[in-house]
Amino acid sequence: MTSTAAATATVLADAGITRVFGLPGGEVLVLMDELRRAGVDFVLMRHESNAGIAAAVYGKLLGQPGVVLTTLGPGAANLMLPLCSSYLDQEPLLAISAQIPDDFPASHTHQLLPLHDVYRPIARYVDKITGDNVFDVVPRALKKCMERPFGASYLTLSAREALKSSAVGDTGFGVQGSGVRGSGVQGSRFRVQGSATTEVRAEANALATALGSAKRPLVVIGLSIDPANSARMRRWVNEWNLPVAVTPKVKGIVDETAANFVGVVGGMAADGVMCDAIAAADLVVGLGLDPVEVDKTWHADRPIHWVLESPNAGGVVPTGVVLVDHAAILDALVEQPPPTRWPSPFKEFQDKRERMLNDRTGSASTMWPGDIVQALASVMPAETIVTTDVGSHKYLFGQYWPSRQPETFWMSNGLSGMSYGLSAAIGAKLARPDAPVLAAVGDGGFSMNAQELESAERVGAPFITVVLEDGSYSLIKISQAGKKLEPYRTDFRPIDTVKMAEACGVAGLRTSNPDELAAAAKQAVDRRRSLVIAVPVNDTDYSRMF
Ligand SMILES: Cc1ncc(C[n+]2csc(CCOP(=O)(O)OP(=O)(O)O)c2C)c(N)n1
Repeated sequence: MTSTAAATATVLADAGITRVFGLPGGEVLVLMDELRRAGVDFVLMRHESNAGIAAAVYGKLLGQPGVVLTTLGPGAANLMLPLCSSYLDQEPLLAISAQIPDDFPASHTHQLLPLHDVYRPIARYVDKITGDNVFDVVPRALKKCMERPFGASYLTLSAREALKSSAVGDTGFGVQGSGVRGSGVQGSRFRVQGSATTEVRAEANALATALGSAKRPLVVIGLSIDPANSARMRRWVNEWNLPVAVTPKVKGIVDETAANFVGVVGGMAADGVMCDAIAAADLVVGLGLDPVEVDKTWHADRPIHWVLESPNAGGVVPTGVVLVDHAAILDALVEQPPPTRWPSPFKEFQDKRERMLNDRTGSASTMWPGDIVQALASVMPAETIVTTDVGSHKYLFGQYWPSRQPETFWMSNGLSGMSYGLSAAIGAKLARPDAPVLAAVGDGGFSMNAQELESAERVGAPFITVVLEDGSYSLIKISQAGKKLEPYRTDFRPIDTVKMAEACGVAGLRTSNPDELAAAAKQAVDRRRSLVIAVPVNDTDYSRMF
């Protein structure tokens, strides 16, 4: 006999899932044990929310759903943030939690929540695993996460049902073809392979014609582009020498040190400059652009030539847009010569953006935020994966970190939920053990989940954390000032970052010297060790860059 828990574990293992992230309760111990028997490692974290974030980043990097497992009631309730993040940030996440068995008496309300109802609006697929349906429901849930736009599935399995025998036994179920089985990076992108059909050629020609009559076109690449298209994308924008901008979540899809790179749109630092650049463009091409990342309304106020392959987050398709395979249209475009030349039409905006990075103020005790980015970028290799938390530091790194390779920059920019940075770093490091990982976080976000430094050490995921210390929720403080409000309850007293790191078993240091920062980061990379570097910053410096 195969129990439902064992069948669930087998389905996950057969689908290529080798790690499940989570924090247990008594009701999931049987499933955890079956996962262990099936060769699926349980990555124990310190908060379910963090486990969900780490899982989603891990999964997306491997081209498969991330899987998070929690107990019922409170553990399941703590899944709200990662499930919302998965929904808005297009990250594939299968969440499984326990639930009170259906046949408990109605008077048993302890820890009973209407979990399916809670998560149905944001999850792609919600269901209850039973012995009868396990071989159907679990593969379907995995598959649903990977339909573009990527999103979340949520399943419950009661401790009682986990022990019952599964109807189909261990005969397998054939998820092959669903794109889930053996889902390493290869062939796991779930893209419809397109060819240059008549429709694709028509769309390519329409775009080439529009570009041909534009003097100042701007290609804006967004979250819905598959990173597997990076090489095609680079070929097209480079051969045509097209001005190109990206949203934060696809940083690195093109080389941000190239001359035709204009900047990052979507509410980061220097956003005024970027919004002016968009306003000055006579054609904006939204290539995989998902407005979920844009906190202003320019995407609705001005015409955009959309080139979308799939609906945006939440299943939205702009009115009248024909979905077209990105690979096919990029191939069709690059076959043609550029319809005209655009000699650096955004130079004034590129120069202004650059000046804001270097317009430093002097203070011996703090570091100019721009110098933090530049010091780190001078020593970290191009393949470094950078994660950020949410706050002013995210705006800084989102605009100015010079991403050079695809999938090397991770932030929450659809949901924009604090506590993303450290958890994303753990997921990224486990998925790409050979790449250096750097988490840039604020002192507010760091204090939300610094305990995950212990998780990272324990599970063998060393990374560098840079904590930008300003003693405040500075982005909110800046917002108060912008609304002409008094600074009120947005400052906090320091918690010693270095001691917190050391308490979690990680070395820490504090510096306000850019050379020392660069040297410390380089040493940690060379030694493949975790390190927490606290860098004092002045919160008013940020506002000079926004
Ligand atoms: C979970 C969550 N709570 C609150 C917010 C609102 N919020 C956005 S940025 C921010 C301040 C973050 O402070 P810190 O981590 O110190 O970063 P800083 O802004 O100082 O760089 C807050 C409270 C949020 N985005 N997510």
